[in-house]
Amino acid sequence: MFGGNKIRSVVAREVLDSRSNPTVACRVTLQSGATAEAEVPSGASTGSHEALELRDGGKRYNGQGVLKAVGNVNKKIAPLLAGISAERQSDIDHVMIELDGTPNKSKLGANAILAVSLACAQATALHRKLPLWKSLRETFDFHAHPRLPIPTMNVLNGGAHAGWVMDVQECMLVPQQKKFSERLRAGVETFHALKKILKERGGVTTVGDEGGFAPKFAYVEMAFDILLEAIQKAGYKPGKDIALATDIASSEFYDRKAKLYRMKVEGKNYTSDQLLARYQKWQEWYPMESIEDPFAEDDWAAWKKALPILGKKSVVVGDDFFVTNVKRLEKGIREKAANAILIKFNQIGSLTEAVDSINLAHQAGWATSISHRSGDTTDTTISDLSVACGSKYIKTGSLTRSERVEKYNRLLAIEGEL
Ligand code: 2PG
Ligand code: MG
Repeated sequence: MFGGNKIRSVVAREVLDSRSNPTVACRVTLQSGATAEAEVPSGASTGSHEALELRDGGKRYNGQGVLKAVGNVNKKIAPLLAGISAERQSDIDHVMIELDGTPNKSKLGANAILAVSLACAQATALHRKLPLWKSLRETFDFHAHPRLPIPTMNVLNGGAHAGWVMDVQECMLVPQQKKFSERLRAGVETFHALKKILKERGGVTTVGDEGGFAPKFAYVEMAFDILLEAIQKAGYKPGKDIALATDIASSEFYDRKAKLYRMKVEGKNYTSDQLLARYQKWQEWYPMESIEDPFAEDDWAAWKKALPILGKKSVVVGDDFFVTNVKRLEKGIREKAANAILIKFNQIGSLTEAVDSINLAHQAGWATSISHRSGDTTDTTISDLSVACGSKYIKTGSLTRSERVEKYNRLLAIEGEL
C-alpha cells in the first residue's frame, strides 16, 4: 500500500537564514514523486550543551559556510536512506544518529541531520495527502488533543539579539484570548500601539534579530512598564487580556568563576539569590506568565531553589538549561528544577529526539513551548508541530519579519482546518 513512500533522493544545498548566515536546506523526493524541502534554523544565544552546528571555518562567509554539512548529507547520509520508507521517521533519524556516532552530532553536524529529518516529515505529509500537523500526529502517535498554542510574542528585543540595548534578551506579550486568531490580533494591535508610544517619545523603532523593537532600556522594568502601557493603549487589560513573559537568557551574562550574574547595561552584579528576589518583585508588579532561563545553564542549585517560589505564579521554562535533551530534561524532572521546557529541534538535531523530549515533558505534567531560533527561515514546521503535539505555547518572535510572521500565518491556516 505504501509502495510509493520510499525515498528516491536526498539532496542538500546551502541557503541563507534571516541573519544572512548560511544554513542547510534539504530536499527529499519519494518514489511517488512527493517532494519537499526543509530549512534548518540557527541560534545566537546558544546553550553550551547543544548539538553541534557544523560550520566550515576559513574565509568563506566568515567561516559560517555549511558546505561540509551539505556534503555530509549528499555523500554520506543520502546513499544510506535511498529505498527506505520516509514514513519510518524514527528509523531514519536513528540511522543518521548511529552513522554520526558522537553524543553531540559533531561528525555529521546537527544541521545536516536535522535538515534530512524535517524534509522526510514534510515529504511524508505530502505523500499521505495530509497537512503536516495531521501527518505528524500519525507518525508520532501523539495522545494530547491537537490545539492552537498560546503565542509568546517577543516585541522588545535585547541581549545578544539586539546589541545589548537591554540586559534581558526578550520581553514578550502573551495574549489570553480563546481563539488563536484573536490572540494574534491582540498581539498585533498592541505591537502597533507600542510603536506609536516609542515614536511619540522619540524612541527607536528599529528592530532586533527577532523583529521586536530594540530601544535602549537602562532598566528591564522600563520595558515591562511600556508593554503594560501599550496593552492599555490598544484597548486591552494587562493580565486579563494580555500577560507578559520574559527570556532572561541569563547564561549570556553569568560569570561562572565568580558565580555572579553581571548585568551589562545596568552595570550591576547579582548573586542568584539577589536575582531571585528581583524576579519575585516582577511577579508582584507585572502579570508575569512565564520566565525563561532565569538562571544559567549549569546553575542547578539556583533553579531548584527558585522553582517552589517562582513556580507559584509563573511558568519556569528551561531553554539553554535543557537544550531539548532528554537526559537533561530527565534530571530536571527528577530534581524539580523547572516546570516547562522550550523545544528547539536544532538543539538536539532530529525531529524524533525533539518529540521524545516533548512527550517526556507532557508525561511529567510540564508545559512545552515549541520555539524558533533567532536566525530562522520561512520554514513553518514548528507551527505544525506545536498543534500536532498539543503544546501549550509557541515562541516565534515578534510581529514583523517574514520568517516570524510566516509561522503565525501558518497557525491561522491550521485554525481553519481544526
Ligand atoms: C532563545 C532563542 C530564541 P537563540 O534564547 O530562546 O528566541 O534565541 O535562537 O539565539 O538561542
Ligand atoms: Mg531562550
